[in-house]
Amino acid sequence: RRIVVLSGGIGGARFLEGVRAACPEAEVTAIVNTADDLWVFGVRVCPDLDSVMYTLGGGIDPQRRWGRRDETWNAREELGHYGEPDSWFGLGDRDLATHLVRSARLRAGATLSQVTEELCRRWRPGVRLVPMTDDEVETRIVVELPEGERDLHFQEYWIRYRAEAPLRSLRYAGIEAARPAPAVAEVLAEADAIVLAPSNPVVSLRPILEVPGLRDLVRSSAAPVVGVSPIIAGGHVRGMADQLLGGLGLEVSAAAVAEYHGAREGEGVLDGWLVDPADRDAVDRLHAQGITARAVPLYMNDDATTRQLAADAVGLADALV
Ligand code: GDP
Ligand code: FO1
Ligand code: CA
Repeated sequence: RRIVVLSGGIGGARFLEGVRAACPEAEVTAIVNTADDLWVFGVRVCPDLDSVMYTLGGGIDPQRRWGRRDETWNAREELGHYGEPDSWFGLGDRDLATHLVRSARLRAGATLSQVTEELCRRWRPGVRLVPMTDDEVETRIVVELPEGERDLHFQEYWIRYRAEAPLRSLRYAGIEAARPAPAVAEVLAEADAIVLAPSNPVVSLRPILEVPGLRDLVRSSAAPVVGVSPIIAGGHVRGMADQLLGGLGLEVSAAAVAEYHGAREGEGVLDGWLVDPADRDAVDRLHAQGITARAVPLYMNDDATTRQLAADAVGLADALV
């Protein structure tokens, strides 16, 4: 069985651990958001790809849930002593090695898809990792700061301003010229189930679907497309997703996130959607729009609940064939 998961970083990585555990026989491919990626101090950092690779490969820091375990911060400290302007970005020493290898390979002409595959030879995530595109796309956010409007890279908004500065607009710069990575069309066409991980709808899943042609590849796949709500009872579970939704004037609810992705029956991508029992009232609301919703526990508290959530998502897809 072939399962394709559209994924951001932390929520997507955790969910993929569940899929790997729930479906050990399946061939699992993650199409991962790259609109968080940035050049910093001359190296290419891919936060979502790395969060997934390190999590599934056992190298993630378990407290932070990003970057490497047993990390040290000597390079960062030294950069600070030079008064470098980007020192808000936490580059760990171990993590830096990943970025150095990736950047050297990219400069030598390798694609991000190729480099990701090469890095995964070390980490053996047990899931194929495919970037949404090999082209550079970046989420940019215009915020209102005391000194006026500023156009920030998503990472600067997220880390330096903790997603708290009032948000004026958001765009995925470079997306018009991007193409889906070479493996994307094939894995979507051959999928038996396509699952949207409980990832940030605005900055993780939407950029993937906005890569020109990619949404149509999802919509035209014979596989059922289901998703898992990252919002439970009107709030984010971990992270700051609700701030971003609210800041864009969107309703912060499990049903509204499904509507944001849309029904495949309409202009969107979803056939099915999982909500938490706390959001049971979303089921009828979504049914009226052609989305089959089910209420199951959505908290990925430990390995068992995470595996069960993945099994429920794949089970919903199977029920919709
Ligand atoms: P990021 O790229 O590192 O921000 O990670 P993702 O976009 O993949 O996932 C972030 C989202 O995961 C947030 O919106 C959280 O609400 C969601 N999330 C985190 N933990 C859980 C969980 O246990 N259950 C559910 N349903 N969502 C979760
Ligand atoms: N998150 C932080 O809150 N502070 C950081 O300094 C930071 C550095 C960082 C470096 C590499 C990496 O792969 C991830 C990093 N993150 C950091 C996490 C990252 O901002 C988030 O995981 C996502 O991009 C949010 O979607
Ligand atoms: Ca992300």
